[in-house]
Amino acid sequence: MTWADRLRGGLQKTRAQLNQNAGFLGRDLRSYARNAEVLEDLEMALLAADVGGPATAEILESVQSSRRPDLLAALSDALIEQLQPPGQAEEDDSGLSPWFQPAVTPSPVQPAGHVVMVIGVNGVGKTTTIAKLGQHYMEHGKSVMFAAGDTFRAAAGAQLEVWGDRLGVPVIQGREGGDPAAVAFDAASSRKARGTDLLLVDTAGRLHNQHNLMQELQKVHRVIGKADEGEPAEVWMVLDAVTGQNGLQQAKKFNESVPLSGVVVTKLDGTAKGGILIPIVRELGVPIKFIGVGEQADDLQPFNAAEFVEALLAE
Ligand SMILES: Nc1nc2c(ncn2[C@@H]2O[C@H](COP(=O)(O)OP(=O)(O)OP(=O)(O)O)[C@@H](O)[C@H]2O)c(=O)[nH]1
Ligand SMILES: [Mg+2]
Repeated sequence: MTWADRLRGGLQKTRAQLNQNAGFLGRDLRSYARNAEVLEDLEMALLAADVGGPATAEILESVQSSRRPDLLAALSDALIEQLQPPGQAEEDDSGLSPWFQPAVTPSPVQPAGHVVMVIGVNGVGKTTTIAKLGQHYMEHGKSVMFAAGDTFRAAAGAQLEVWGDRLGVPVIQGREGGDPAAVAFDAASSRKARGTDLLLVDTAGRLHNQHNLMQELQKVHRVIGKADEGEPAEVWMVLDAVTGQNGLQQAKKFNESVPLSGVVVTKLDGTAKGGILIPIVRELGVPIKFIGVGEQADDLQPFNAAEFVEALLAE
C-alpha cells in the first residue's frame, strides 16, 4: 500500500464527516455556484470537523473571493493555506543541516540539529512515534539513537528497548524511578561522542502532577544543552488527534514551559475531526512535522499540506 492509500484510508472518518454535512464533495457539485446555501453547508462541515470558528470564517471568505471557478479547488487552496504556519511555506534549502542528505527520497523534515526531544501527555503515542521516526530516518540513511527519558512509568524503558532491539538502534537507559535528566545528559554526551546523526529523547507523559512534569521537561531540555551546546535543536510535541481541542489546550500549556518547534499528530485514523490540524497550526504557530494514520511503521509520514488536503477532499 502506498502512503497516498494509507493517508486516504486514515482520513476516511473525517472525509465521511465532511460528506455527511455537505454534499459539496461530490463530482457533480464541482461547478456549484458559491451560493449562500452551499457556503452554509461548508461552514457546518468545517465546524463539525473541528476546524474551529476563526479558521472556518477565513476559509469561507477565501472561498468566496477565490477566482477559481471550481468550489473544490477554492476550498483546497484555502485549507492548504491554513495548514502552513506564517513564514513556513515553501522554505528554501539554505537551512538544511549538513548531515541531512536523504539517501532514499527527499524528506521534507530535516531536524535543525542532532537531538529531538519528544514530549506529550501519556498515551498519545510518543514511544511508538519515536520508534517509527527512528525507522524513517534510518531508511533515509541516518544513524539513530534513543534515550529512555520516561523513568516514571514502569516498563516505559523496556518498551523502548524492545523497539531499539528490533530496529538495531542503541537505547540509553536509566534506572526506573531515576533522574530522567541524567539519562538525557548521558544520551546527549554519548551521541556527540559517537557522532550519531540523530538522538530521539523519549519523556514522561505523566508525573505525580502537571507542575512537576513541566519542571522535569525543562530540566531535561537544559541538561541536553549542557552536554551538547545548542541542543536539543527541536522539541516535538506528540498530539493524539482523537483528543481534539483538549489536546490542543494541553499543547499550549506545554508550549509555555518548553517552546515547541513542531508537532506530530497521531491517530488521525481514529477520528472524524481531522480538521483539528488547522487550529493546531494556527494557535501553536509551529509546523506539523509528521502525521500518523495507524499503528504500522509506514503509517507515520512527513506532513505535507497539499497531500493532506488532497486525501481529505478525495472522492
Ligand atoms: N490507531 C492508531 N494508533 C496509534 C497511532 N500512533 C500510536 N498508536 C497507538 O497508541 C498506543 C499508545 O502508544 P505509546 O507510544 O505507548 O504512547 P506514549 O505516549 O508513549 O504513552 P505513555 O508512555 O504511556 O505516556 C499504542 O497502542 C500505539 O500503537 C496512530 O496513528 N493510529
Ligand atoms: Mg511512552
